[in-house]
Amino acid sequence: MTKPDSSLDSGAKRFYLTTPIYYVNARPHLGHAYSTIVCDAIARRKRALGIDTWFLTGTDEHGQKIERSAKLAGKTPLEFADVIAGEFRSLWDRLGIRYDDFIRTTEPRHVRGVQKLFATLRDKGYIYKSTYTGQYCVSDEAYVDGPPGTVCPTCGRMTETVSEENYFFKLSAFERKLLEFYEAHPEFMQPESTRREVISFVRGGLKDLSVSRTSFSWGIPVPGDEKHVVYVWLDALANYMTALGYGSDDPADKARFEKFWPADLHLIGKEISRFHCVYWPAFLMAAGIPVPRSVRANGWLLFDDTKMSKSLGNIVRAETIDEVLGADALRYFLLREIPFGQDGSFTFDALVRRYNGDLANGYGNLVSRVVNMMHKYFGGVVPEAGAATEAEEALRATAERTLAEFGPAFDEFNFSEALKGLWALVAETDGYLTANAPWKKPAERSDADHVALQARVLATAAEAIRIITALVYPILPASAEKVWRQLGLGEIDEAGKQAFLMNLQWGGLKAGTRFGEPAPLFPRAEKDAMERMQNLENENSASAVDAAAGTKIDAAARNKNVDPQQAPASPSVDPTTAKDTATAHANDALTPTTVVPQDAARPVATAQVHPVPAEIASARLSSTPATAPAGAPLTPDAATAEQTAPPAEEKHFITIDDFAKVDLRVAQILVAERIPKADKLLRLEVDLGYEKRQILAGIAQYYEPEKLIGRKIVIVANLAPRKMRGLESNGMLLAASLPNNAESTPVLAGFLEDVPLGARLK
Ligand code: ME8
Repeated sequence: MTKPDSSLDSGAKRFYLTTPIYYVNARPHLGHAYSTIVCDAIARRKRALGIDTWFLTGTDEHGQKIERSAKLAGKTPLEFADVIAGEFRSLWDRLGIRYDDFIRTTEPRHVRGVQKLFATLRDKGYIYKSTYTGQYCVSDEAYVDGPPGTVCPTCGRMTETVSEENYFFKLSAFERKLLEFYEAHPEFMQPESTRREVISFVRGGLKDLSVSRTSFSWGIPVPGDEKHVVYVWLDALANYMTALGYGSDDPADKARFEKFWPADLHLIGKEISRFHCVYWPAFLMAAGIPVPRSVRANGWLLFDDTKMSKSLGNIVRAETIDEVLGADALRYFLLREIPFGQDGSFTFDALVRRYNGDLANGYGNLVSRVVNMMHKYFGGVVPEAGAATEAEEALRATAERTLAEFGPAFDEFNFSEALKGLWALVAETDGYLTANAPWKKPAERSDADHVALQARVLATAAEAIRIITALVYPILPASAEKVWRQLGLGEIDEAGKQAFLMNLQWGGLKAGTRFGEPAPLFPRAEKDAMERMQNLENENSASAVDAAAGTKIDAAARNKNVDPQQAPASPSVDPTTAKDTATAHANDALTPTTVVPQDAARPVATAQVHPVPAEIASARLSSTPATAPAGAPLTPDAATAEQTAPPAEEKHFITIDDFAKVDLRVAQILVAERIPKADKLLRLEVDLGYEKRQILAGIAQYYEPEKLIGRKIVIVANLAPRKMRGLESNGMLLAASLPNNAESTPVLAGFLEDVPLGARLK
């Protein structure tokens, strides 16, 4: 018998768990799905163990980042948030996420609660007014130590200098208290790496924290001083209480809060542990409110060795996987493939291999064999198994061991191990079936003996499937539901409500149970499945539909001077740039005033061969091969062509209008870094003044990344986005191309005079 046990068990008959509330500046991707799926699986298991469970998720809608994203999309922040919050909800529906509440930080219940928390902290003397001058990372909505020009240590973006009169929280007063608390509650934060990091951060000394902002207005007004808005992390963290009813006078809200607070589990990504393990308990201690019981950080989902993230453009959408393989395939893959707490790479190849190996050929095939034979040999009615032989005893022993081990492993967040053990039972059941071959009657076996064997084997295998299905239900809810019906057991959700996991033990499938109709579970993924998923992703990034606006963000949409309706088709910009553009310093003076048709957006210097201008002799300006396949030699065609004078017949000229189609701009390099396993590529983040964007350039062999930071360069700004190594490149650098044996050495174009960012070259 399984029992509610180990670290996920609060000891009480109720369990409250939360996901982070996600920013609404960009659409959800697999990274968000990962944390939410883990929570959903935990919540489903808790409920099926008879524990009164409350599962909260939601969206984080205030702050400078959202305000800027909305502005760029030409929407109010709330209109913008409405669309993305809707996208999160509909994705969660598709993925079978069964949350009890979805909080939006723009809801009145939240605003009221945050104001109450702020007032409480102020009344208790933990909040005071002072002036903050320092660096701020808009993307992470975090204060960063260092002088102007400091790059955010979390995301690598350039910080902005902020100088404001703000309210401060006396975080410094909690240094010792927090360390004592961590010491007394080792279970409070996990994994160990997170715990060590947080403790060393606190030991390094805590400074008071600015908890209000005045330079923008998209936030919750500070009660009694409305020109301030509450710092977005104080606002966001409070959701875990406001959603339960903190701040409300309604008796039902009060009762819910009383019942479920403190939270048993905040599940988060590891990059936000400081906010959850330092600021959040300090706020709560100051307000005299119990702190949560545990914070668990999942590792990062990587794509091509880099954290999957909207701003890096290397995301995969969960919808794509749902469409081709089904949501359960994704749920299973994420929990089985990645040891929880560690980073894990996502590849379509690994996904399809797991799907075919474990689901289609494994569990799915086993169910289909048994259900079909039960119909064929027993008219779909479970027969009496009769006396067990050694073979049945052995399978039963494995099932009982699995029953004993699955729960503790799962409850310790060892989902991968739990599933591995469960799949050993799948394999053993399959082997048992094959060894006893109920479909084959040897000549020497009497008819009666054969029917007895068929009855014993099929009833036993069906019982094993029942156990497997019950245990896997939190991870594969849609498939488990189908199997439960095929086993003639009715609705698994109903069984869940009856706490069927609490008393799960061998022998529950009764003779006489009438099986449901066989139904396909996991059709084998054929060769084209991967291609289909990749195409869906490519189409999605090429369509460049801005999730929030539901319209194309293009040069026209970004340009207030041009009516997008009247503009010719414009170069598409992937929504992945939304986060970058959101962080840009808005600089209207530098907003582009020309709209460039999409068909003009192609590489310049590499596309045609022009006469070499006399003044640069054999060196000429070429675009660095940002659009070349990763690892390919530096624009070989152009490089070779450039070394010889073009034949007369190739000397065709372009018109001034042709040239005007190319949007050349001054940009500054903010971030430059090598890309693992791509010797030739650098990933750059450049600032165009009116937006920031990512460009991949094949200059890694010629430039040290550190030396590029701060350098002003020229880019082709209207080149169609391209993906390389899973990362998106949004433009090309211009460089003189110097012949160098078989290759060419790039020398980046620049200026002697100081030129403003975003200035156009024409
Ligand atoms: O940080 N791998 O919101 P957010 C694993 N609003 N998990 C990932 C991931 C990846 N590549 N990418 C995202 C915020 N996540 C704040 C939170 S809470 C009071 C406020 C998951 O939209 C992971 O859980 O940036 C991470 O912490 C969260 O999404 C960040 O979502």
